[in-house]
Amino acid sequence: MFYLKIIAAYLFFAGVAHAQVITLDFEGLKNTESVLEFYNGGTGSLGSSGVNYGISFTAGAGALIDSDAPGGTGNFANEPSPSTVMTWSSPSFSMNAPSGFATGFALRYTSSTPITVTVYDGLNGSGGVVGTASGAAQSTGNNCIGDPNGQFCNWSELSVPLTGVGRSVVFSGTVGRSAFDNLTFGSTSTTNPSNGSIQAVPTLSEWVMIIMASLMVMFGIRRMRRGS
Ligand SMILES: [Ca+2]
Ligand SMILES: [Ca+2]
Ligand SMILES: [Ca+2]
Repeated sequence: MFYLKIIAAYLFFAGVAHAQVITLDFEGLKNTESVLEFYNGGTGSLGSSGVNYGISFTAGAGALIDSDAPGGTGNFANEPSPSTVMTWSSPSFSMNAPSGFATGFALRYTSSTPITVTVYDGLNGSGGVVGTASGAAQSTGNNCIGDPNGQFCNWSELSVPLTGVGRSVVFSGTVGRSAFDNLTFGSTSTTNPSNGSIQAVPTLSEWVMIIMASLMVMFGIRRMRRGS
């Protein structure tokens, strides 16, 4: 049954997973809570849990809430998604995404010392480098002011185009001198996750497959008509 094969092929191609753009905004974590398994179906160090994106953090990545918000002690302002950001309690830590992400990784940061973000194709900074970017110290740039308080008030985007599939990200810099927010997987620019949604964006190769599958269906219909 030729047309059944066509339908099966179409369903196969249509079922190919789309490249997802995921953004972590750290909202829902408590002040100074380690992120750990918050985005991995588990909890942070103080018991908070978030959406399960399959992304985990090694010890050293913690949440910080703006001192202008309830329960916060963070010395920052103008954070891209209020009022919680990520900071570090060790000079280097990893973030693991075993299912992988492609195209790019991006984040927004404020820092009084230079930072480096490197993406590897293995877990915990193993395997090969598929992308890296460095950010300059800029925490008080652009004549920024607090909201109403916070010395770390200037935020910039850091974009890491990827040459392969990334499975871990290693952050390097100086403890207490940087904050990060809106970590975005699968894109070279950050998105604001205020709606909490995952965007499914077909990649170029997926578009090719979708078009091919459609052509196969059209071809199958023509062949069926000729055969009848
Ligand atoms: Ca704020
Ligand atoms: Ca503030
Ligand atoms: Ca945030």
